Amino acid sequence: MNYPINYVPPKIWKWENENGGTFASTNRPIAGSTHDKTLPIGQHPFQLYSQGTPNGIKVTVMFEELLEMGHSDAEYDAWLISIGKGEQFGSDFVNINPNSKIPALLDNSGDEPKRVFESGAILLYLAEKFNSFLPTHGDQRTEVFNWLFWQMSSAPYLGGGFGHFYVYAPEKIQYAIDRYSMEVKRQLDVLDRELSKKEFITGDEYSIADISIWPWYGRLVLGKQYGAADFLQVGDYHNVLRWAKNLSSRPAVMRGERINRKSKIPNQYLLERHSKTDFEALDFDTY
Ligand SMILES: N[C@@H](CCC(=O)N[C@@H](CS)C(=O)NCC(=O)O)C(=O)O
Repeated sequence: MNYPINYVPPKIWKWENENGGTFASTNRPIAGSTHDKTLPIGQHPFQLYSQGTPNGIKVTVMFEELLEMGHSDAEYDAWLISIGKGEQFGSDFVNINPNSKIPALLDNSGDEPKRVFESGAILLYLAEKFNSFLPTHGDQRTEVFNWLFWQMSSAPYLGGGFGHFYVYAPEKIQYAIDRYSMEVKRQLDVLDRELSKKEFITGDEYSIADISIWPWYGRLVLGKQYGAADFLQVGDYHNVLRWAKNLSSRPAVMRGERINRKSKIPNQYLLERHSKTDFEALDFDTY
């Protein structure tokens, strides 16, 4: 598709199907389901419907951390929702998340199934339910909220802004790439200054704030996101790198990062996760 150079927006915007770019076939200006689809339900209390994108990884890392801590009632089934195929618009999925985005969670541990959507809300829900990775009161709790909400509002500049225009858009538009590179570098500098003073983003304790930030900014500086490590000169952010590497060595992070993804190299990722023994099939040296 060719775009006019000097585009003047018309009086009324119209939906031009297939307007180019990686997500052209799934992007729509209307909400709701596009097809009937019953979702599978496994044997565990928690049913996660997701894909191993950064927002998905937050939740699988959280579950793996809870299990690592000994919360055996945090067992979960993680089912793949392939967003490239439009599975987020299936009827059952939309009933769990009317916003049609992964991750979406069903908690079947009570009398009635409870739906939880938005990755930040899922992290908070699980942290409160298991009384873990979130201080129960005081300044440290406020600080975790500060950084959790910082992440939720900042990452769309990294994903929907920088990542979209640097990798996925049908044309490389310098204005857009400059704008979002500037913002992402500023965000990395925010994190770097904070992490120069403390081990984790809120202080001495690992929390859901770290769990939410690492899949985006941690993986970015480790060269695992958008192939943009050189372009953004991520090596300049020494404290972010130190923190990112530290988190990468956590067994729960190593497992959580490999769920609901397709393996390019055999045994690299799990399409679905139903048991801790599923990881035995993976080769942890190839990624
Ligand atoms: N604020 C949401 C964002 C979720 C989100 O953007 N998910 C993306 C994948 S990372 C998605 O499902 N995209 C599919 C689509 O936009 O149709 C959250 O954090 O849960």
